[in-house]
Amino acid sequence: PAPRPLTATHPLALAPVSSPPATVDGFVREFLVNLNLERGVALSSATETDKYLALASTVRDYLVARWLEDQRRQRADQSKAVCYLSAEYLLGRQLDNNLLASGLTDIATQALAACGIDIDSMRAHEVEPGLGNGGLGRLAACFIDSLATLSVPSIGYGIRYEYGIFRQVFRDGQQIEKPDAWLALGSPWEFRHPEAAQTVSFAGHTETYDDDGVLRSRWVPAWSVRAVPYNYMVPGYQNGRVNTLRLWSAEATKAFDLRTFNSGDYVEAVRAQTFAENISKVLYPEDSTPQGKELRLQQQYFFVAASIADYMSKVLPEDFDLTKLPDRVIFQLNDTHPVIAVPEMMRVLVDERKLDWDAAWAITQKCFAYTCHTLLPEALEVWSVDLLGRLLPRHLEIIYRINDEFLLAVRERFGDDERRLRDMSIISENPASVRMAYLATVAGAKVNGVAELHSQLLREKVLHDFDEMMPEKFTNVTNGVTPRRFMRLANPELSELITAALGTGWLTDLERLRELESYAEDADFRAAFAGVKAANKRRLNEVLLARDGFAIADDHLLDVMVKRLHEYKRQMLKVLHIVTLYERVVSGRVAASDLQPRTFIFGAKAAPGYAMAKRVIHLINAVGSVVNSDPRLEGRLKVVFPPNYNVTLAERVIPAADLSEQISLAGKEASGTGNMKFALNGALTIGTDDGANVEIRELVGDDNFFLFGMSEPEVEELWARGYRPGEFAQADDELRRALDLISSGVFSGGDRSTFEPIVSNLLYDDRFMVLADYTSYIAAQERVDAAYADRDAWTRSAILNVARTGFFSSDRSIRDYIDRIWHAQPVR
Ligand code: CBF
Repeated sequence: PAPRPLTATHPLALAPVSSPPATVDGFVREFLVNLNLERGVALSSATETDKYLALASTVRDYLVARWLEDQRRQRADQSKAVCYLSAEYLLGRQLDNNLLASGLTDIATQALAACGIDIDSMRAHEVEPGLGNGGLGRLAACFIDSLATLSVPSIGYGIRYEYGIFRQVFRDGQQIEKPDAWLALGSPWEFRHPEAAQTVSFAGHTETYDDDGVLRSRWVPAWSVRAVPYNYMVPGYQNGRVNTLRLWSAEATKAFDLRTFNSGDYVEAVRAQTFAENISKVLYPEDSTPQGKELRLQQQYFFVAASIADYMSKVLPEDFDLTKLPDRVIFQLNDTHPVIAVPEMMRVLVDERKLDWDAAWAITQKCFAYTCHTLLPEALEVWSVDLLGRLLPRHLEIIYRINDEFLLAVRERFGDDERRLRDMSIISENPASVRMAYLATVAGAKVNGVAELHSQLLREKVLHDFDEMMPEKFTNVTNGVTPRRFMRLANPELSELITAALGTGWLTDLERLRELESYAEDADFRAAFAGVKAANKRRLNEVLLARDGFAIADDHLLDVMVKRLHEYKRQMLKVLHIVTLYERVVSGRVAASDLQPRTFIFGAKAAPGYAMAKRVIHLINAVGSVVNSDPRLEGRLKVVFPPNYNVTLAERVIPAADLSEQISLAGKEASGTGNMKFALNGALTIGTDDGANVEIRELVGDDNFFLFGMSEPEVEELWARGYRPGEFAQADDELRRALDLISSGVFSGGDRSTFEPIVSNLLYDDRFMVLADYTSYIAAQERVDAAYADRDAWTRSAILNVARTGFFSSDRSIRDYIDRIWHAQPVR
């Protein structure tokens, strides 16, 4: 007889697989099965890539059963889920994280050793998926880790870019961008699901029609693409929970036109395919300053439309009562990139599901919340009405209606206050454009900033009128970082030391680091802590020697500034510090032997179109090569700028650092998350009162933080008075000398023009007030030198930094999101 098909309720369909035995033998067997059956090779002839791919598949096999079970429960369950909509996920390498989460690290290490394979070579073989530009994308990756660790049902939605953030190389000290082919070896962590593809449409026109006596609008699009999901497992830390990250890839609906091909027009035959695939081809190479590019808007709509359709059709039951949608889901908008999801949801509810406008708006307003990640006006995304109308005509109509109704409400509340109406309108004039942050604020149930100061400034400045009208919407959730990746994996020796002192459990309850405070007074613990720092420096030395040929001296203070290159972050201030130290020695005013030996490490990518940022990169490299080759500075100062700073390198650099440079102009950095990673790994911060630095300083105490520079109100006051940077150069001899040295051509082979644009920009414009904060910064660096001279006291401060910054776990951020915004519950 024919076999009976499995029904959905059959026990085998409910629990389709079980994990392989979690033993060394079980792992070896699974690994060899994968190597033989999936890769088609024997161990004896397997390449490193074969072994790595088989290993990744093996780890995956251990997670799959739980993953499928969690998905089944999520569908069956009535609990509320979080859909995190983010255009970027800067994941970092997966192998180690997944081994750690599944508790398999020791078993895998032994199993591979039994097969004659060193697990470290496997770790090194992985290419990190760079699907994000910087802090925002890395935050999304930390958040999905914490969501899984806290057992919160959630799906991360985003884009599977074929090329992630560019690979940076230096030629003659200048940044060159190379494509990042992260998929070249295949991507063993993903599952492609063409059967679950969604169709996403663009352009065309709208029309009204009579729907059984009701006049309705509909969109008649001109072209469509297929959005194909790739699923990634997101395991919680040793809790059995596995959530999903679903990244969309664009494909043509009709890949290939055979008739055109046969007629000999090969390019035309695949034109549709090329056109469609472009949508998910590359990560938009911008950080805080998006430009109005059509492809970017296509990307944004592509992934949110696919995600909403996916959620509504695949996750919700067919007969679901949509008025209950806010009880089932919250879509968190990670910055403005996914905000086009708001009119898309309205379109789905009104045009497709035939709800009336008011009911649909009531649902939409409860289903979205918006996180703003910036204070820079130019980073608040704006789309021209012309472009939006061409690409998404129905969405533009919907946005106009949302705006009309919103402005009516403003008028009702504040009367005919034309200033207010103009400033609060979602549509701005001249040129007509849509302000996406305003749309998100009007639509979102909540709006949050990412650090206390940032949230305060959002309310007082950027979104002030909105705060006056609807203060209950605004809240803060200070960012956090996952301690699994940035402590346990990045700094195993420190983690062991902490576990030896506190026992286990702190990795998921990071406030327990407080218990280390008393250990700061224990000389043996301090010695052990200093030993870990020294070991981390040696490890970094090995990595940099092998990677770029840089050596790090053991006895140097490691002074680190790693982050995207942006004028507001003020890498230039750091350069002026180095040039000042150099100038003191070469002018003979200070003996080199009196300098505290320091190695300065930079890591920074500049957006390819950001000319000033690229000039600064060039200058850092130029200063580095002069300083590093000057015998007078030998053994005293060294500048190290490894190219292509990424998550993998961060995991090596951060644990080795002594000093963390967080020196943005006050009021410009929304939060920062690097600052948290450094403090948690025992680096002391030199920083302004900006972003989350404020909270770090409050927690670690003034004695363990080097504060300098103007506060945000002082910055405002100086602007109001009229900022003339040249006056600051006149007032400080050393500053003038440093600028003169750069202008003199010393760092550019005698050519005075190379860095002239940087110097004149500082002297005559200096939007980010580098010169105004220089004197205070140099004084703070002198305090650093003095403090570092007493190494034991420094170590004590470093321990206190670790002990007092447990607040910055992304688990705490997620709990705050749950309490203040999502009201979703963990499911145990
Ligand atoms: O909130 C995460 C990070 O986002 C940015 O990187 C961003 O892209 N807007 C901010 O610049 C950071 O301050 C912030 O920590």
